Amino acid sequence: MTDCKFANDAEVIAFARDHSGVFPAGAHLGVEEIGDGNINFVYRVFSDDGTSVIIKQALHYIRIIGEGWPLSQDRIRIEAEALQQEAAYCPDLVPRVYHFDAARSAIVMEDIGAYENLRHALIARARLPLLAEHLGRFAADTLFHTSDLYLDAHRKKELVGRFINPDLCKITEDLFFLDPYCDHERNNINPLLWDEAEALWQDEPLKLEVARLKYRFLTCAEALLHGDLHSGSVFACAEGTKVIDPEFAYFGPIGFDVGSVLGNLLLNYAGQAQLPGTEAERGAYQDWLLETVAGFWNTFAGRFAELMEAKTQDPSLNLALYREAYLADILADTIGYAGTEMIRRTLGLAHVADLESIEDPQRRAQAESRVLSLGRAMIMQRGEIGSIDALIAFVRGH
Ligand code: SR1
Ligand code: MG
Repeated sequence: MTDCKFANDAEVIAFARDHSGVFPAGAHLGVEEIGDGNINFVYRVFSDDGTSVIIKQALHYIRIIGEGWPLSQDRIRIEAEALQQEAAYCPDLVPRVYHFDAARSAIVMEDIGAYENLRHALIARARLPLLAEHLGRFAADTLFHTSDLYLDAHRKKELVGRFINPDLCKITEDLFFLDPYCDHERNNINPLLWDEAEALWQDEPLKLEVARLKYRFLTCAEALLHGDLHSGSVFACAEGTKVIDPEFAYFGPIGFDVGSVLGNLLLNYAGQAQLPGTEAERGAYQDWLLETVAGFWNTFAGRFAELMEAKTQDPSLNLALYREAYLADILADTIGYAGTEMIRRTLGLAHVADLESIEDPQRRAQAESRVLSLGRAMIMQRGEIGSIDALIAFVRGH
C-alpha cells in the first residue's frame, strides 16, 4: 500500500469516475488538491455541471512532516469504518461514503463544500443556530450506541478489536499528554510565553492530574470515539453540520470527545478577546460561544440519559441514580480533557488559527496565557465544578 499515491490528475479523475457513480458518462472532470490538514491528501473532483466528490488518501507518512514520521495506512480503513458506524446513528451529520479502496488507501465521499470549516466560521464570528444541538446529538448517539450501555458484550469486544489504532493514539498520547508538560523539541512556543511554559513544566500537581487523564485515555475503552473532534473536523452552515475525519477513532473515554468540542469552543472564546473588532462585537460573540457550550452539553447529556433509560438492557446499569452519577463522571472527564486540549494547542506542536491569527505577538501571548491558566484550572478543578452552568460561571470569572 505504500506506493499508492496518485501519479497525476488523470489518475485521480479516473478513480473518482470509477468509484463514485455520480458523474454522467462522458462528463468532463477537473481536480484540485484541497487538503489543509496535517496528515493526509484531499482532492476535490468536479464536473462542469457542478457535481463533485472528495477523495481522501492516506500515505504512509504524516503530510506536514514527510517520510520522517511514518504512520500506518490502516488509519484510512478505520476512518471508513468509523464513518459507517456514525452514519448508522447520525446519517445527516456525516459525509456519505461512496467507496473505500484499501489498495489505494483512499475513500471517495460526498463533497461538503457548501459547509464552512467550523474553525474559520468561529474566527469570523458566525452564529450557527443548529451547531450546539447537532454536535450534542452526534456525541450522544455515536458514543452511547458504541458503549457497553447499548452493545452486547461480544459485539462490543469485537468492535474494540476492529478499532485498535496504535499509531494515531500514540500521536495523541504524546501531543496532548507528554510534550506540553516538558521542554520537548516538538513544542512550538511563543517566546513571550516562555516563562509560563517553564513554570508549567515544574507544576507537579498539574502533572499528576494530567497523568490521571492520560492513563484513562490509554486504558478506558468506554465507547468508539471520533478521537479528533476539534473545530477543524466540523463543517457547518446555517442549515446543517457535518463531522469529518474520524481517522483517530478508537475505544476510549467518552469525555475525551466531548471535551475536545468544549475545549475548542473555549480556545475561540479566549482568542476572541484579542481578535479584530469592537469590544461589544467580541463580547457578544463570547456570550454566544458560552451559550453554545451550554447548549452542546445539555443536548448531549439530555439525549444520553434518554438513550440510557430507553435502550440500556442490563437492569443493573439502567438505574436513575446510576444515570446521574455516570453523567457527572463524564462531565468531570470532559472538563479535564478540554483543559488538556487547550494547553496542547498553546504550547504543543499543533496550534490553532483561533490564536495563531492574532497578528500582534503581545496580544497573542495575552490570549495564550489566558488559555493556559484556564486550561490548568479546569484540569485541577474538573471534579468540583459539578454542572455546566457552574463551568460557565467558572470560565467567566477566570
Ligand atoms: C501531527 S498531527 C497533529 C494533530 O493533527 C490532527 O488533526 C490531530 O489533532 C493531531 O494531534
Ligand atoms: Mg484531521
